[in-house]
Amino acid sequence: MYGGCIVIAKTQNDVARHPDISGNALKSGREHDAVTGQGLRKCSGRKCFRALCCKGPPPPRPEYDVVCIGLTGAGKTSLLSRLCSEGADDIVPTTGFSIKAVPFQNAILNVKELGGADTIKKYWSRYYQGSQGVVFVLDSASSEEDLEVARTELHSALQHPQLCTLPFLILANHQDKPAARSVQEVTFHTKHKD
Ligand SMILES: Nc1nc2c(ncn2[C@@H]2O[C@H](COP(=O)(O)OP(=O)(O)OP(=O)(O)O)[C@@H](O)[C@H]2O)c(=O)[nH]1
Ligand SMILES: [Mg+2]
Repeated sequence: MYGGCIVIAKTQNDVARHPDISGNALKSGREHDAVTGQGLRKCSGRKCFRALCCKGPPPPRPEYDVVCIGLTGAGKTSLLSRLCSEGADDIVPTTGFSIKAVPFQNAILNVKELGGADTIKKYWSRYYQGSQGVVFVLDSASSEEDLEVARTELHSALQHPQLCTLPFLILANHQDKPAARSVQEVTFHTKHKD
């Protein structure tokens, strides 16, 4: 994923909303003592730490299981490496599947990437169970023939009983290439043919 950026998570002001770390909490006895250094014996270590730092540990983020599919070379591993702030130098085709925990401000996505080689994609559906969302990565600069194969796989996934009701993101990748199709062209080419 070199040519664009997707915003999946929105910002959230956790600090302002967190009841334990709002200004009102500091008005009450023990936390206030901790701030002024008075009566520290009454204050547990955890509360003192919270009061002194004016914030507590971040609330646990919800986790979601997401499956990421697309033909080989579409850029699934590259996308996930970028989202995990990892280098993209040693990326090789995925044999089987790989799982990465992708952290966002308000959630963690446990993304299972399924390799897109012909010998692997016929087994994709065996790994759909338990998914809560789907990311389908496309090479926007691929040949007409490859785009047709991708379209077939995309619609097969969209209609699969374990995926058909889930949130579905289609990512038009390789946008930095001169031959890349626009979002409108990719949409046109990947629409279901009646
Ligand atoms: N120019 C360009 N190259 C990209 C982009 N995304 C990935 N690549 C390159 O495309 C090649 C394949 O990328 P991968 O991330 O391995 O593709 P994949 O979808 O994981 O492939 P499989 O694991 O085989 O299914 C690598 O050489 C990447 O560097 C992109 O947006 N633009
Ligand atoms: Mg891969």
